[in-house]
Amino acid sequence: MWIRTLSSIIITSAVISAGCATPKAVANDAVNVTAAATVTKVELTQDQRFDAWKKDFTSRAIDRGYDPAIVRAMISPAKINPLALERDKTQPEFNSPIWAYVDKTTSVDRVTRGKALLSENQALFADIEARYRVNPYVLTAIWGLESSYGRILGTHYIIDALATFAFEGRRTKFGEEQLFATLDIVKSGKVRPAQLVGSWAGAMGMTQFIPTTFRDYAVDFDNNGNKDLWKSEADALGSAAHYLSRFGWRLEEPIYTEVKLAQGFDYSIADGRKMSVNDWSALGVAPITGQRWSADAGFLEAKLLVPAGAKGPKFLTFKNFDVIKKYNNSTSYALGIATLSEAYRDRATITAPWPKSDKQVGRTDLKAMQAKLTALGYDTKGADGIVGPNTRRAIRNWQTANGLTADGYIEQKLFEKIMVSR
Ligand SMILES: [Ca+2]
Repeated sequence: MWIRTLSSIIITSAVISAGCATPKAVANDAVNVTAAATVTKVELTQDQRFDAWKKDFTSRAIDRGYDPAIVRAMISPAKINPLALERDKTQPEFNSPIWAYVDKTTSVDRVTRGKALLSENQALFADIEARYRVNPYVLTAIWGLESSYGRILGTHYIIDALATFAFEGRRTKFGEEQLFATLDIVKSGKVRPAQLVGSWAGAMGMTQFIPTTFRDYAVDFDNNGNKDLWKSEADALGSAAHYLSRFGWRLEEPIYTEVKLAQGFDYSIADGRKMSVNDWSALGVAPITGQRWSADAGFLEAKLLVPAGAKGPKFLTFKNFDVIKKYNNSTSYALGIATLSEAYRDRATITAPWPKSDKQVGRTDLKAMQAKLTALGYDTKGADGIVGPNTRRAIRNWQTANGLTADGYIEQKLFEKIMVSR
């Protein structure tokens, strides 16, 4: 069925193309005639290719055992989402610096609105905490950052957005996986297809769950038969709590503590390793407030986070910080959620200044730097323009070899030094 359809499309297009090309070739010189004659590759239009993809996906979904009527009803009307197509093709050259993100997170408006919602929903938060052992503050922070407390839910029909990804481009595998998850969600009977509205990237509801997350973690907390992450605060916040709980949230533990480091501290150990607070303390890591670590805190496992280098704020992060990164694998995001959940309680968020005069290094330059470091013998394991653990390690090793503080933090000045080194 699929093969016959595809070949008929190709034949039709070939006839159309030949029909268009011939008059032009005749009107022009012999070179063009030859060129036209040797064209054998036939270009389908985007709509033709998308239709072919829909037929193929539909038949594979039916092969997997999904109800043909549901699959056809959902996939046949799908349209290419131009924004998803555009965003899939472009990658930003610059990411905003962590301080821009974190400062924006704790805006007065967001903190004020969050406090009001915490107070209005006390009974619900108590029920959620009793069931999942997750505190109201982190849930409210997620609610605030993901959807501005339910005010911005996205207006895209997610089948269109996900089909656009699955069809072609960088995210075909992601798009397919999410479409299958969407079929699972509808099959469960707990969500109506018309509810499937979200962001251009396929994230839904007040918690912006992508379909796989929705399928695996969304709950019907108010028990009305519908997992309504769009309109039911109980379902949305209950689902976020369920998710955090499943990834190991610890009710009694903090997310992070801002710290100061002893003079001459060896930054090379801020490499993601886990140690007890007692061990960090012995190496000269102390709360920035000048207080001592409590006896209970001493046994917690923590990582040292130095996201903007030796000149910027430093943190010990606990298990809960990693749990937040399971929600969104970004240090900026996790720090944003962490500081926002403190701000609701009028606690100090981050006191040390960020190095805001530092210039960010763009993706193209980062790729060049990765190639340079690797050539110098500091292997970054590829040059993708993203500063991950391997690149940080390479930067640290280069810094150590060159008598600099090994904080693994890259900004324009250090980039320039690396690029001229030999
Ligand atoms: Ca419900």
